[in-house]
Amino acid sequence: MKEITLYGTPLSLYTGRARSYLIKAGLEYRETTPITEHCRNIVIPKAGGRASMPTIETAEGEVIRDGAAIIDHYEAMNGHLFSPETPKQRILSRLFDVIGAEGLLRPAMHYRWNFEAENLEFLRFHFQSVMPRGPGRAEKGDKAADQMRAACMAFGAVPETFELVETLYLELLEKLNLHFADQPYLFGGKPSVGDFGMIAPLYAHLGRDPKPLSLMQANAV
Ligand SMILES: N[C@@H](CCC(=O)N[C@@H](CS)C(=O)NCC(=O)O)C(=O)O
Repeated sequence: MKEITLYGTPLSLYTGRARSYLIKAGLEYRETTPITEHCRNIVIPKAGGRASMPTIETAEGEVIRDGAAIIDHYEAMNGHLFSPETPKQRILSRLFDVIGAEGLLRPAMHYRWNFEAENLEFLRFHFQSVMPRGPGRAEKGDKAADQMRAACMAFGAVPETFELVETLYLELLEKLNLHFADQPYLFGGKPSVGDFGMIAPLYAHLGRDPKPLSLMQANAV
């Protein structure tokens, strides 16, 4: 199969879900930030004018936006290789996908945005990298970062919930650490759609941003 272009960034939670799928499915791809002329003039219009990460362009020029749609597209092509065989595991796999892609947004956003001393410099660099090159790049990156900081509060990571968010996340980390000491994936030796959902926050935010990375290193070895 010819190469796929994945438009995304390591910073982006939802890009992590699509990227891990492409890797585990053995699909050849290259990843680039969505700031090229080709992306602006060809890819985004084909995505209905909506620019979000991840978006892919196949070698044939087909454009698919949204991580779940990208995975569904290749799952349908490859005979649902990453959907477990038993009904119980299939339901749990979908549940873990939702937990990863939606439920873990609170700890992901909390540990990214509420620890400025540890994270700010790192985040500023990465937010700038997804802005178009040229004058004002740093300011545009800072503005986008400010919008995401505000979104963190909208997701419910506010001072009154900090303790609960942290307690629940550390409990989850402990459980996952025990499980992954024994099995490489959620359901044994093969990844599932649920694993791709879970890796999204556990990679992009919780496994890369300096504060939560140090927490993971201290609590999950
Ligand atoms: N449901 C979408 C969500 C994508 C999404 O929200 N991506 C973020 C980056 S992690 C983004 O591109 N935000 C900017 C925007 O939507 O304009 C998916 O799973 O792909």
